[in-house]
Amino acid sequence: MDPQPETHGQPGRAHEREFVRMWDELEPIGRDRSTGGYHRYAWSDADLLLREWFAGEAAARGLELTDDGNGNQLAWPADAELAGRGDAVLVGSHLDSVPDGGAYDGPLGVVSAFAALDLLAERGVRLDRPVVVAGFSDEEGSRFGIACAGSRLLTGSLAPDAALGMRDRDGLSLAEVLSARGRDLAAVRPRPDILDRVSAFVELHVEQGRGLADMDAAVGVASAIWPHGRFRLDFTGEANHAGTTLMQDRRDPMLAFAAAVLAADEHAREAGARATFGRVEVLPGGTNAIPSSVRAWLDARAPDEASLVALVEAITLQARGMSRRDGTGLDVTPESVSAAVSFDTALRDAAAALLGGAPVLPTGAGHDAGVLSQHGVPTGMLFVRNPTGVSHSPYEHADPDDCLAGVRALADVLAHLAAA
Ligand code: HGY
Ligand code: MN
Ligand code: MN
Repeated sequence: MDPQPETHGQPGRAHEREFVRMWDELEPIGRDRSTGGYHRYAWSDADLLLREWFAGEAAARGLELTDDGNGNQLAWPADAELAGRGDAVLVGSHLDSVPDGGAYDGPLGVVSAFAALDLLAERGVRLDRPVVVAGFSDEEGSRFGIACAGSRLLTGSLAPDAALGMRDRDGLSLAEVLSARGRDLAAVRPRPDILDRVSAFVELHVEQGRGLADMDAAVGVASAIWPHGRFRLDFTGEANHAGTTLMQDRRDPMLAFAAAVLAADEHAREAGARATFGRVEVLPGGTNAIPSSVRAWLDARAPDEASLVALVEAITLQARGMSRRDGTGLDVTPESVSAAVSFDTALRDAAAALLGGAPVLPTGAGHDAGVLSQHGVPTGMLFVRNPTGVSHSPYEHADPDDCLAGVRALADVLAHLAAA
């Protein structure tokens, strides 16, 4: 496989040329040339460039850019009468990435939103409701740990104080980072005044699985998001000499961590769920020293909430068994937990019908669309085929023709939602 971005050739229609131009402009921002992956973390230099890019795209289309104070960018129609109607249709996604992420997760939805507006203009479609392009802040939570921080702040499901106190890997708090970027901390707060003006949200996203590829479909419609959560596990023990400490004398926290990793695999397989340890910090980190502590993050997802609770309990129980044997400690802290989401059924069915009976499928991946849906905003999602299903990796991919099919599908859905 080749992680290099696709060369799109020279498609003919204006929205197609715009898609290619936007994609090409985003391509170098935050890209690690050695891996081909992206490092686009909230409020990093790369993130600021992405925000500038978003502002430029809004300006180029005569849209009025606003920031909700939480870092979410919203591009409104300049026509004040239209924008003031109170039944806006939000469309967009996010531009940030996981560590060494792919090009498509997030940006495909934002680029497609702008390109869909271009296509609607090409078609001469009259939009009776304001269509607002959204770029949500810090969807991945790669820097501060909480997924969908921007949309959670907007909707009030994340308290400003809790958010401002989140710390990155260098120990910097979000408050410190925002201050250094010249942002107003008092503006970080829920915005019911904005949400009251929104009648629907639709997010297009690269599929993060092989569902559409297996069904031979370029575009699909989301039905639901599995409940999921991030849990921090702090294992504590006693540092000691690797060569001289008898095995029975050790208080090695790595062993309970190892038990947790194996338990995660075992119980997730049994339950048809998912459990992952993708991040671990070991102190003091010496090859010839027993660790004093191991901090690890469990990402757990399941088809229903009872299974998710049972999965995390089973993993914790098995890890505690090992920590009791070894006299080590274990604390489990949920960092962000998301309930199951069922997307608006009317929007889902209308989208599937508009797209000629497109497949309807659930996902185990979290999205800002899930947060807005939980808040009561009628919300839908479109997925674009991912031939390998690989995501959160430089090898994430979607074919150019499928991306353009996604733009057309999004335009169709927007035309439907924005009709009086
Ligand atoms: O982690 C997720 O589920 C998403 O891709 N943010
Ligand atoms: Mn993601
Ligand atoms: Mn995403």
